[in-house]
Amino acid sequence: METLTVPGGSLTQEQREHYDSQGYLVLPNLVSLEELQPIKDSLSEKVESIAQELSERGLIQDLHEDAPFETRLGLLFSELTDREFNKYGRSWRERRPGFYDLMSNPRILDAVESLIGPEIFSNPVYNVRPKVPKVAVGAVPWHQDKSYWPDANSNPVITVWIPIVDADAENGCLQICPGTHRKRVLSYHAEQRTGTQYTEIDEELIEAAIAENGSVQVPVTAGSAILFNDRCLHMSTVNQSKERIRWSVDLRYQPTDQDPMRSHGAGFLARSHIYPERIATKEDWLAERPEHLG
Ligand SMILES: O=C(O)CCC(=O)C(=O)O
Repeated sequence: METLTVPGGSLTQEQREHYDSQGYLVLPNLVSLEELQPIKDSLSEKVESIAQELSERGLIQDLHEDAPFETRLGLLFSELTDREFNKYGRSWRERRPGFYDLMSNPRILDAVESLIGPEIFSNPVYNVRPKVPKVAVGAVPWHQDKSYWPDANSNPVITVWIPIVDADAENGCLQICPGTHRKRVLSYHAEQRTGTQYTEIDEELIEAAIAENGSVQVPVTAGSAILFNDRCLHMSTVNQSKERIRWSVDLRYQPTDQDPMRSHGAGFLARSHIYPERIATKEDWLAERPEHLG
């Protein structure tokens, strides 16, 4: 088996080898519930602002102010259409302080360092996903992340997928087709069934990949992480639970010598042993400064 030679970081040799051979790795309880609290607070503020806007537009009567974070957004959308969900609730990429706290979490960076070394750039493509129960556009079809940046050079971008609540088969945890990270970018098209326009691998190629490699559901508890390579096929289904929103974030990291993908926004230098003084502060990130100038 091919072994990685990058020293440092927090992963064991066995974990690195699993990532290298399967294209993904599960790290149970990587982030504590206390460390998730700042992002939950930011998201609760966001849900409140959506409730206010829906109410001002006359689309809802009940603000569900007493509902917990785990269910409130679903209750707000329960009488609305997929169109509204697509507009307000599908995925968010905003600059809120709690997001930066999580993206800079040392335990996440330690794990990533094991795979790409200590010069770590946080890619501008990150998403918060409230997968609300029973909403068709909450499903994500089989795809490779690299289909979103096919022209970037071939260094791998690592996704770190972290649920903010427990994610399981019922509420639409990730499903992965292991070992597919060694494939080239497979032919894909924009998803048309629900109108999300997500990239989706052509059907016959998905069938062939699953026939060859199988697929695994990857249930994980809140704060656990699934790291995966940007060529590894993955998807998630509609949330079939009664009222549990599947809240998750997908963060991305890459070596600093890779295309910073400016067309997707400003990423930031998250860790550097060579230029520690250039690591972006929260203020840099909130202001979308592409580089720390202080
Ligand atoms: O969160 C999901 O259900 C899908 C995530 C995903 O496709 C990604 O992180 O690339």
